[in-house]
Amino acid sequence: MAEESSRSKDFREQGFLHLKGFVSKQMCEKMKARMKELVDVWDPVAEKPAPFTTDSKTQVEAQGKSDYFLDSADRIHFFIEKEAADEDGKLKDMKKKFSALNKVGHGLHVKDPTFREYSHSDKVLELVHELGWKDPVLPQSMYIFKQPVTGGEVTSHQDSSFLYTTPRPTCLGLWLALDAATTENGCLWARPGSHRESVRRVFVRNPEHFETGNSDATQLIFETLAGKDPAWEWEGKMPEGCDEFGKGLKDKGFIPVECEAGDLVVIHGQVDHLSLANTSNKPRETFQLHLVEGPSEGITWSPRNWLQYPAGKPFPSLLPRGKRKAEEMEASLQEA
Ligand SMILES: O=C(O)CCC(=O)C(=O)O
Repeated sequence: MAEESSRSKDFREQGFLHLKGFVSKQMCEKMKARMKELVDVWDPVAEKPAPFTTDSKTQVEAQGKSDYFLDSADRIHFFIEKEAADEDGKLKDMKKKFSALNKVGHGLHVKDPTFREYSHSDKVLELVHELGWKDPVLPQSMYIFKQPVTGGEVTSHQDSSFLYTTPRPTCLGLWLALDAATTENGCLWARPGSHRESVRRVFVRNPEHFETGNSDATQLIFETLAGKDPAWEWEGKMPEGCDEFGKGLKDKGFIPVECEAGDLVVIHGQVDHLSLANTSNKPRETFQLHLVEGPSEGITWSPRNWLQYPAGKPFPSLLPRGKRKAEEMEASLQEA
């Protein structure tokens, strides 16, 4: 049997990995420039954005009432900071559309050639194979802005709560820094070893809305899976006593993961992680992939997950056949 690589061993022990210089600075600039083009052509009047937040109470309110959120699964949709939205969720200041953005998602890896190129690169597949995923498929990608001064916090969570599979959770996050990310501008904080804890809750489609037909009920709800875990104290929140500089986080076992542009943070789906608001004047843009193990490994995507592609459309596979498919799609886009 082949000897385990040191990065695979670190990942198995800590639940996350910091890989320096995973992509070149030029690739980071290419992705940033491409995002700028996408934002330039986005018309927030014709295509009204939705506010995005990760605070547990407002998350159900904000995302749970929005078709724009559910429909973003395999498309390119624009989400703004809640402070940038008026009472109807519309962008308050049309001239500030870029700086209002919280994120763009969740199908950049499906619809856009630049983001597809990175998502289907050999180095992504090699890494994922090395960490033990055999038939990786890619349900979700997103571009997070964490804007200078206004970029909000992301509360502590496990990614498997949002992208759940059975009979075991298999979510893996690939968080790529496109700018330097430090404690000053809202880098990630992760809690090493927390991947050994159970998935505490799932963010799912609400049967009352979708099955009983009560259109007043929110579309999405959180359901509890694991009850007594002490980490519930900060699930969907910032840990008690944590200030805007991260004071208190280390006492709860979180450590900051400071990155250069081009570094990758690999995040096990059960690892607790969060990021603070960006109170600095420096940008902190990232491109993130979330993959899961595919059906040939006996894994089922939960039909209750918030994210569902249109009926019959599979998640892109990272295996070479998936790459071929991506190239075919690229060619047909160019012909169109
Ligand atoms: O980019 C961030 O600040 C946090 C993103 C995150 O936690 C995630 O993608 O799961």
